[in-house]
Amino acid sequence: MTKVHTFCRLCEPACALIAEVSESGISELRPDKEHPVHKGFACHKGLSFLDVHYDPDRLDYPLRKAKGKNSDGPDFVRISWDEAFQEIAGKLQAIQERYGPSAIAAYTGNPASYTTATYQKASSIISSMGCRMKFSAGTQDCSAKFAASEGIYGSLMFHPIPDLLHTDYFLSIGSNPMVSHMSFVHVSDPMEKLKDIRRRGGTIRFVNPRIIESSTPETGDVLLIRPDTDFYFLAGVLHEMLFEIGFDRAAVEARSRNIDGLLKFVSAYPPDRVAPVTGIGADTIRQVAKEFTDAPRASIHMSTGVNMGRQGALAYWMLNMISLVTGNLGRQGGNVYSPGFFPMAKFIRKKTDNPYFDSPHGEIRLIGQDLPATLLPDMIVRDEDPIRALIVLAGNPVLSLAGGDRLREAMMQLDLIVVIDIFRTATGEMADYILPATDWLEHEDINSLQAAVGAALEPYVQYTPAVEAPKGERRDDWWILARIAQEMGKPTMLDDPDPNPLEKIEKLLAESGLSINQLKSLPCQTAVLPPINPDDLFEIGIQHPDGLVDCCPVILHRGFERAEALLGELQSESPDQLKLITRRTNYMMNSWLHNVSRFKGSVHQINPLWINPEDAAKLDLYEGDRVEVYNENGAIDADLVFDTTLRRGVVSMSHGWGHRGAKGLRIAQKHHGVNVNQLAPTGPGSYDTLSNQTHMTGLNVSVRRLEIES
Ligand SMILES: Nc1nc2c(c(=O)[nH]1)N[C@H]1C(S)=C(S)[C@@H](COP(=O)(O)OP(=O)(O)OC[C@H]3O[C@@H](n4cnc5c(=O)[nH]c(N)nc54)[C@H](O)[C@@H]3O)O[C@H]1N2
Ligand SMILES: Nc1nc2c(c(=O)[nH]1)N[C@H]1C(S)=C(S)[C@@H](COP(=O)(O)OP(=O)(O)OC[C@H]3O[C@@H](n4cnc5c(=O)[nH]c(N)nc54)[C@H](O)[C@@H]3O)O[C@H]1N2
Ligand code: SF4
Ligand SMILES: [Mo]
Repeated sequence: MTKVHTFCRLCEPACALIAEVSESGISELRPDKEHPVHKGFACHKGLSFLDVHYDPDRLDYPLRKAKGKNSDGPDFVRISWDEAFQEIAGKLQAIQERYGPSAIAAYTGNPASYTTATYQKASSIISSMGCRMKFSAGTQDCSAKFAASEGIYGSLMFHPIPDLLHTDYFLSIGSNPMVSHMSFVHVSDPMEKLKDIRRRGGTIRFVNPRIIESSTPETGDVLLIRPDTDFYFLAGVLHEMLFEIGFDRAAVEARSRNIDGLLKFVSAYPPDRVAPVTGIGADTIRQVAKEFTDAPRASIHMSTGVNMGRQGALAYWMLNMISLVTGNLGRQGGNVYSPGFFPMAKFIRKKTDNPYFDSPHGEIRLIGQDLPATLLPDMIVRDEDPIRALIVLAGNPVLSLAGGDRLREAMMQLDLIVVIDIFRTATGEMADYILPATDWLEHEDINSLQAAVGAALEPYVQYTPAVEAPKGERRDDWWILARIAQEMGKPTMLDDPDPNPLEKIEKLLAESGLSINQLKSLPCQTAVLPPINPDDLFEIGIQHPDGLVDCCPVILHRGFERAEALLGELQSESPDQLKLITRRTNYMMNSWLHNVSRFKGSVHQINPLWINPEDAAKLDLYEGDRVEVYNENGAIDADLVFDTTLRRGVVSMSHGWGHRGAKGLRIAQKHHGVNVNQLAPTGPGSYDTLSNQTHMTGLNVSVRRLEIES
């Protein structure tokens, strides 16, 4: 039996694990107590990953859709890799020749960010195939933050993180650390860090439409906000700071420009004006502003609960300004920048104040390289330059993107769908080719996402070897893509007789005086980096040429009118309007992990509609009722479950369900549930044009009982 130090790549902490390996395979994954940062923390999802790794439903061979499919849907036949590459390359070339440069699209999902070689190489290989229509999980997740940071700091990869290790006050908005383990702050065992804040005598306030699991007597209370109103809440807090409490203007101006623009904008949002739409009293908004200002060191964080609303970019702007004007930006215990082994912000600088261009769907922009994913169906069905081929890498757009049936129907019009995945998913079912990828126990890696995006609270770099050789004919994502490109006659890394997909990371490591060989010789193959230096934020982080924070970025101005329009819309809504919010659980990872039978315990066999019993009573609904949840975008059925943690007027459902047609996932199909994204909007007007962010939380819905025929 040998012991391999490795790490989990399911979510952002990248918890250190020990794999016990014998000749018959990996017998166990357990927390790595020797790891200098994680010290034995890992959650049950990472520890259960062998259920995914050894799942008999895993893809082991390339598959091609069988010809002459019957009405039960497509079925697949095994083919060789060479056949797959030749056929796919030939079809891509033919599509490109016939339909032109916009005909090939790619969608890259969330797990692609967790594999260094894929993260570093996939996009350029896909571009080399002549694909310029790129979509990713980013526009469902965090593009609001990218857009705001690009304007405020000059780089979309610059995100001041809350210094949870030293803070006295933590305002946590739209995040449930106990379940998600946090996003855009990479922290081991986040709940312990939060409890430590309280143990030090500090205060934590969560802002959420639900009393979340993270809120306990050992952490802090929840301010129950009305969904999709966080921007107004934050603007109200900032208004109080700027105009009532007061701030050190000289100190702020030494670090920033355009403060007058900020003052003018925020002057429209006094607490008394915003309080009614947020559902948080004006006095409470003022109190939060005072607590934050008075705390010796205060920090702030928002996450997907805000990003996925309609104004995530403006909200993130307000959040960063709160940190700046209270003197907490770049201060220990405030919000800090963590460059890790390499300050990625430097390399992803803002290029222009006007990135917008005309399209058949109105003016659009790219975030990084990404188009708005809610336009994918429109871009397929349009007459002019339609998308005809889609390459899906490590993603499950059919379930994870907005649109549900509308997206599925558009995708059925495509001439070619190629899915690179570890499972035959709901998206895979629609594919012409499904290509089997390795999982994270089957390739060497570096925790580059954690170390390089500037969000590691306790920075370190870890190397892991492949714990086990790839099973069957599984191949690494980068290699699969490179082989397709090669077959299309493009130059690729494979032209090198000994290609090294970690080459770029090696170069970046060298800038910190590190190398993979050196990491291999260290305990847990881990180099602990120097702790965060708060001065780095202003000294190396900000990427505007003048080194100053932009307090009122031009790029955000086009959101101003909409902020007023949406305020009016929210003000005029009926108080009985139900709002549907997002809900992650400990037993899912977006749409995957649904084939793990041990995660299908009693309450996790279905994805119910959770409702506050008082709202249910008003609608004459009872627990266990079969209901229809509907809005202008679609309708789904669900079982009703009571939940007193929800704010009145708020209902919630988990995404990532809807595996009814996923024949390749036997357990997931048995507990298929429904796809909540059927209710999320698509098409022009459906997303935040500042950021391309999809609107996925705070959706207006109605609920009615489905009469069961007796
Ligand atoms: N309504 C609603 N929708 C949401 C969200 C929400 O909160 N509410 N959350 C959104 C968020 S934050 C995100 S990030 C997106 C996620 O959107 P996606 O990334 O499209 O969805 P995932 O379910 O993460 O799909 C990941 C796929 O990658 C496969 N996979 C896993 N590891 C590998 C690998 O190493 N290689 C390859 N090739 N495949 C692999 C899995 O089997 C799975 O099919 O969903 C979003 N959708
Ligand atoms: N177990 C588990 N862990 C995960 C994932 C998973 O699917 N399962 N997904 C991973 C991924 S891809 C990501 S991006 C991260 C996300 O990590 P987080 O962003 O921390 O996501 P959540 O824990 O879902 O927290 C979102 C919170 O927002 C709240 N919310 C919903 N609408 C609103 C609103 O309008 N305003 C406010 N203030 N709050 C709102 C919800 O109640 C929820 O508590 O989690 C990662 N970790
Ligand atoms: S918290 Fe995330 S990274 Fe850590 S073990 Fe769990 S799933 Fe893996
Ligand atoms: Mo995400």
